Amino acid sequence: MFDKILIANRGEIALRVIRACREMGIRSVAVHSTADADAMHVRMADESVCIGPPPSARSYLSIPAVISACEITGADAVHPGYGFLSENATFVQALEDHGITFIGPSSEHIRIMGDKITAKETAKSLGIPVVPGSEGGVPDVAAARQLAAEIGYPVIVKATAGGGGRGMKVAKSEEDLEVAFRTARAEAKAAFGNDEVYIEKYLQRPRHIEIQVFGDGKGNAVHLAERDCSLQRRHQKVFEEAPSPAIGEAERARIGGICANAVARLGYSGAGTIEFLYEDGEFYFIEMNTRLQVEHPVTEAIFGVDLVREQIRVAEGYPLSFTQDDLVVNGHAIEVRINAEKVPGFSPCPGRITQYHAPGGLGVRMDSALFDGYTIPPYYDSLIGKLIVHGRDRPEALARLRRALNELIVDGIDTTIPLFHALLAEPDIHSGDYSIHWLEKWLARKFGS
Ligand code: MV4
Repeated sequence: MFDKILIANRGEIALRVIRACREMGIRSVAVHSTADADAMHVRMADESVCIGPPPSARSYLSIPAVISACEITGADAVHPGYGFLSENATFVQALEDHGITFIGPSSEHIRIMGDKITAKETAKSLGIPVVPGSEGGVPDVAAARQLAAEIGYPVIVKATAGGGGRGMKVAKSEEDLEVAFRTARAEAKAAFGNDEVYIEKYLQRPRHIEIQVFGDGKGNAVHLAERDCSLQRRHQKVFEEAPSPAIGEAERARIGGICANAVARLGYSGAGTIEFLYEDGEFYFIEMNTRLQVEHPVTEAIFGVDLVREQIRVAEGYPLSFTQDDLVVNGHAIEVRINAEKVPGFSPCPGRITQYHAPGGLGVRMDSALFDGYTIPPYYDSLIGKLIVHGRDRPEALARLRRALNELIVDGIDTTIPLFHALLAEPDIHSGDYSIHWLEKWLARKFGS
């Protein structure tokens, strides 16, 4: 059993992990930059350590600073949250070398999934359906041209080291291919210092559907159904729900079974998410995230499980506390991301919160580190809260979302709250008929740009 866990993160996710630690009787250590000395995660933890100046590179992303904080406080384990060091294999290796447990998968599994070609090859070899495309990297334009002709246009050129949509270019026909190939390669080089690219069939109107998986690191694994995260803007998720309005029970069991089986065979430990594009009834693997995701609460809501508690238990060496048969979907959950941003341009809006009031009542969860008088620093992500609602079915969840948004008060800055009121007036949101392009098209139509 862990006696003390250090949380290498800030904001709502640091609080989320501290809450799980409290319920499990485990002491918590917060780390913070000088900009976060008065942040809620620092107040809520049992102890705290200042690990550096405001820029993340010198605090939350500094491996020596975080490891020193573990040594000083005698922490047994580190929970990385999401972002920052959560998918950094070098960090996990450093913790392993110091005899500190990383609450997450092995550095080896993180490394495999961080390289998109290796991830895809691994997924394919484990029986997961993948997007048709090149086998491995594509060396030059001539090879790209040959492959694209075989795959059929449109195609997409992607960076091996990619993620978050950077270094990704679509070629509608052969005329576009050379420019797409060279631009993707140049962007990949600039963004990741690795110019390797690969090619896939471009899916034109898919949904983004991701399967939550959990492994015990000893060859046992389960799936916790899917989340539909198709509503995104510039690769930033805005609205997420579970289950997907597009997936039926039999389909869920089939793709979930494939994912759980793959994760079991990998010997994967902890929480993971297998991301798919879904079009015309088919799933196509795109990547696997080896961390707890921002949107994990919608999965927690429909299954009534605590995924952070489960992560900690598995890291301690305990078996999973549920079997696949225990995991039955109950109702519908929706999360909306409350960002300190001005709609419609989505420019960041840090500043002082003059008044904060969280919504409540049946089926409402507000995960946020805000409080009255808090000043949002300009250095970090603009996510300031997640409103999660749960209902017996999707219409009830949507009604509850509208009701909860009306109760939520965040005064003093601009937020994405008005965006959600506007979205709730859209018939497509109520019918669930949207693809990954719906939100950007709607924003362009509604606000111009
Ligand atoms: C694709 C695609 C269409 N076809 N791959 C974007 C980020 C990266 N994780 C994968 N992405 C895409 N890959 C093929 N073969 C379209 C996207 C994509 C996308 C995917 C998920 C959610 C939003 C998106 C927005 C634009 C493009």
